[in-house]
Formats: sequence, structure tokens, C-alpha cells
Amino acid sequence: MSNPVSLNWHLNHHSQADHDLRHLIVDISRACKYISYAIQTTEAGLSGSKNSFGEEQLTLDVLADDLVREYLSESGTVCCYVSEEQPDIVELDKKGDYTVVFDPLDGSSLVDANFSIGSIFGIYKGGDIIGRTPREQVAALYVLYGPRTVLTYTLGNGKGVHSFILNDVGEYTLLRDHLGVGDDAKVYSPGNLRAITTNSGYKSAMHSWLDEEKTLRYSGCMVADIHHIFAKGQGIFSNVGGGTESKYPNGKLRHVFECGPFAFLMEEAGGIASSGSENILDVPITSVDQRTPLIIGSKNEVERVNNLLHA
Ligand code: AHM
Ligand code: MG
Repeated sequence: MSNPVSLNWHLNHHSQADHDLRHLIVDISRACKYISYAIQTTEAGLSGSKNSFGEEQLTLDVLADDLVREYLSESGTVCCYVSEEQPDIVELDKKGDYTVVFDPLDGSSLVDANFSIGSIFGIYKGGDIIGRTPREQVAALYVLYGPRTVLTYTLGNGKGVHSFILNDVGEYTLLRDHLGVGDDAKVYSPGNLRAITTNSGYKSAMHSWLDEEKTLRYSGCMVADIHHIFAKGQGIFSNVGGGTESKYPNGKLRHVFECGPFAFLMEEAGGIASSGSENILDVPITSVDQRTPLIIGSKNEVERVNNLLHA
């Protein structure tokens, strides 16, 4: 039996990642291995915030943030990072070449329901990311903690999008390489639907999906919902805003650690990500907590929804 392809081997031989970038991605994958283990073994969140002795427990999102920080610090390659759990850019190692942006635990409100959750990462070369765009990322990856733990990465530049499964001895081995997303969608995943009361374009998009009898798949965790598109090779996921008075006028999702990394992965797989008016990869980063509307997935469907949003 031939040996399975490991993540490290793939980064090195298939994607020809720079030495430091390869080590950084492997270090991130190690942090996620421990996050995966913590999800499987802790009752935090599942049982409420107190343990059986009545003590406050560290919530999983804080634990995940600490684990990623630990591995990024040890890697020696990261000058700074931006986490959804931190209000500001955090400086690490002045000699490091990379900035890592991440959401350590996406879908954390689903922990008590035992639904799938995930982690999202984008990697930039150099320090300050303000004023730059997600197109400047040099890598993006996500880890889905579902019935099995799956890591999907890309280095962009035509090198493809590749998925790995965390096996029982704690190694990531190749599951599927060169994931592709086709131009037409049969499945839809509509987030922030509360917006249709004040956004007539979004209401039209929702009605068209119902009229066309497309298949609804929405879990409430964007990592799981967008992974569904990569796994099935088609689909559309949206999270757009309502009027200026609404709770999320620009949709709920964060540009830097949620929309940007997925846009980089999606374009590499042949799909597209839009804010409704611009390619997400070209929307400049103005602050770390900026929100952007997101319409992502099969090209023709994203374009069709963009037209309805502007009708
Ligand atoms: P989180 O990072 O605080 O978990 O929030 C992001 C999540 C996304 O995964 C998901 O698509 C969205 O929030 C769901 O929002 P809602 O609960 O409003 O449907
Ligand atoms: Mg999130």
C-alpha cells in the first residue's frame, strides 16, 4: 500500500510553498488539531459555561484563540496577527515575514447544538494590512470540525484548492485535490434572511430560489455552508445587509477574517465572491472589524443575484 500524501508533503512538493510559509501552514494545522480535540473532549459550551463544580469554564472560542496564538508565536514567522477574538492587531515577532488573519471558531453560537463549526485563516506577506486587499493574500485555509475534521488550503496562483482529512493518528492526509466550483448552482445557502424585510433585491433572490426549486442547505456556520459548495462543486452562499436601520446594514460577516479568505479560496476553485458591487478580493481593508456583504459560489448564480440586488 502506498503512503497517503501528507499536508507537509503536498505543500512542499505539489504547491512548492516557501520554507517559512510551509512551516506556518503546518503550525496552523497543528493548532487546529488541538482545537478539534478540544471540541471532541470538552463539555464547554455544550453544558453551559460552568463545569460540574460550578466554576466558569474557558469557552471554546477563547480556547481556540489561545491555541492559535501559541502556535503562531512558536512559529517565529509571524510579525502580527488579527483575530476575530481580539479588538486590535497583535504584534508577535518583529523578524517574522507574515501577517495571519483568522476567526478561531466560526459558528461558535452552534457549539451547544453540537453542529459543525470551523476555523478560517488568511495569510499576507509583510506587516500592515490596512489599505491592502484580500487579493494580496499568499494563502488561505479553513478547517471544518464536522463528523470528521477536514482542512482545505490554497496558495492561489493557479496552484489549486486541496482538502485533507485529519486521520486517527493525528495526521492530515490528502482527501481531494484540485477542488472545482462550476458556473451554475443547484444549491442555495441564504444567510441573514432577516434582511429581506428591508432589502427588496434580496427578497427577489430568495423568491427566485424558491420558484426554481433549488435545494436549501443552511447550517448557520459559514465554514460548513461554503465547504458544502466546494464538496458538491456548485452552489451559492449569501449574507447581505438590510436597510441602514437594520441590525446588519452590510451583512453580518467580517471582511478581513471571514469574507477575504473564502474569496481567495473560491476564486482559485473557479467560483467568485462579490460584495454585490465589487469583487471581494478588491475591497480595501479599512479596519479589522469591517463588515462586507458576501455573495459567493458559482459564477453565473452570483452574477444573477448581483443583478437582482441592484434591480
Ligand atoms: P461567528 O463568527 O460569531 O460565529 O459569526 C459568524 C457566523 C457565520 O458562520 C454564519 O454564516 C453566520 O454567523 C450566521 O449568522 P446567523 O446566526 O445570523 O444566521
Ligand atoms: Mg465567524
